Amino acid sequence: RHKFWETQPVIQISDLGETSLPEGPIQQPTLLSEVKQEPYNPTAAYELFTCDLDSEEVCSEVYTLLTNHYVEDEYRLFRFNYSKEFLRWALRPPGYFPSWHIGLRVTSKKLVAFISGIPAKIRIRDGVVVLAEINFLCVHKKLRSRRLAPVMIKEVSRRVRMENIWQAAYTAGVVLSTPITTCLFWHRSLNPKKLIDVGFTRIDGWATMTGYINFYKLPEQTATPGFRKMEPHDVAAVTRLLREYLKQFVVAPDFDENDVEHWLLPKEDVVDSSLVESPESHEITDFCSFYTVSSSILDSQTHSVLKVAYSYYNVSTETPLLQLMNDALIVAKKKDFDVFNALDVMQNETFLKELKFNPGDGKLRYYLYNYRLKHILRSSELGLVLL
Ligand code: NHW
Ligand code: EN5
Repeated sequence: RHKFWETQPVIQISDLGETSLPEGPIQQPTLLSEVKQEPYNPTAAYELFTCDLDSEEVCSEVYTLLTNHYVEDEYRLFRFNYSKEFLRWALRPPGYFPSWHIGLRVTSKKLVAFISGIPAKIRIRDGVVVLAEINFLCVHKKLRSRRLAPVMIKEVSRRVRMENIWQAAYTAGVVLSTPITTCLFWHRSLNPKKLIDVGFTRIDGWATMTGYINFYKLPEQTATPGFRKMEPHDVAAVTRLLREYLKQFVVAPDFDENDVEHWLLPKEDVVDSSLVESPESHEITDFCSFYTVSSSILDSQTHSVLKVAYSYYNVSTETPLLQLMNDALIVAKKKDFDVFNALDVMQNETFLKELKFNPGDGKLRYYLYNYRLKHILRSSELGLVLL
């Protein structure tokens, strides 16, 4: 059934329930000299190359490919529109490898496919695994179903192995072999009128538009004393708080201060983080964050972009998570976001319904490459959010 995935070191459907198989790597590393040295060029009509994101021109080409050909929802109303600033942030974390940003050109030099990896340390139960997070796999619409995706995947695998890294993590909306968990997207309407106008929501069951809009009204000001934007001097305290909090999940990032500085310090229109500094002790007790990815609205007369906030990492120790997340919604509303999305990972299920999130029609599956888990996880056992 999966001609490509059957050949790869991933959990196969037939492994499920085979509790005798051990947890951990599926294949052992080979000597680096045994890693294939030549790129997996499909045919002479194509050329694989490294995308230098320092180059404004290359970055724009990647941005344009993704803007026109990346993920859409099942009714093709929306398509992700990751900004250039976001892509640069997402693809150049501490210790990144330029060679893991891979493009495919045709002879006319036009960019027709892309895939990327970044290094990350992920804790799986008691052990930390250095792996590649793979994202932004995209093939031009006119070149679909020609088995170019397996070429891009094999090439990124080869370049990852050249760095002596043998595992990977990735997410997808589609079912491949074999998810470690399946998550649901939930959506909190911030701009109900626009969401209806563009077909993101339907109003049925509501008597009037006014009643509907009132239902989603939020306070003007955040409620928690000591709630403020994260600043550079908070990095150490936030790292401690987050590391402690993430211990409870089976799979979670192993963030150090450099990672927190990169991934969580606020960056205009990319990532936004707030925290609670106790007015008495000045300790940092709680934290919440979201990142920004707009979507293109594919056929609307009135609007062309949907501004979407995605719940990222949240930690509550003193402030109830419900109140903290309500403050996060207020921040997002003030910044003119149309909708706030969250997955049912970590402790999110404890606030989604009460804060008027609704389940969406999309699912997100999480995968590991060359690493077997004995059991499928509940989404609440997952402490990892990929962009
Ligand atoms: S998920 C978003 C992926 N991108 C999109 O959905 C954009 C729109 N779609 C496209 O561009 C986030 C194309 O449809 C793509 C497939 C390129 C998706 N992941 O070329 P063919 C990520 O970026 C399998 C993995 O003919 P196509 C995560 C499919 O099952 N595999 O298809 C990326 C089939 O294999 P099978 C996927 O439609 C993780 C084969 O591709 C897939 O022209 C990558 C068909 O290929 C997906 N999302 O192009 C894996 N979608 O066995 C990383 C389809 O069933 C693994 N397929 O015959 C780790 C590597 C590193 C290891 C290091 C040690
Ligand atoms: C790589 N990092 O399906 C990720 N989005 O629910 C790639 N639905 O937005 C993989 N269909 O349900 C990502 N509104 C896979 C996700 C692909 C995109 C996707 C879904 C997630 C989505 C919306 C719009 C549906 C449009 C028609 C949706 C209804 C919920 C509504 C919200 C407001 C309050 C009432 C209910």
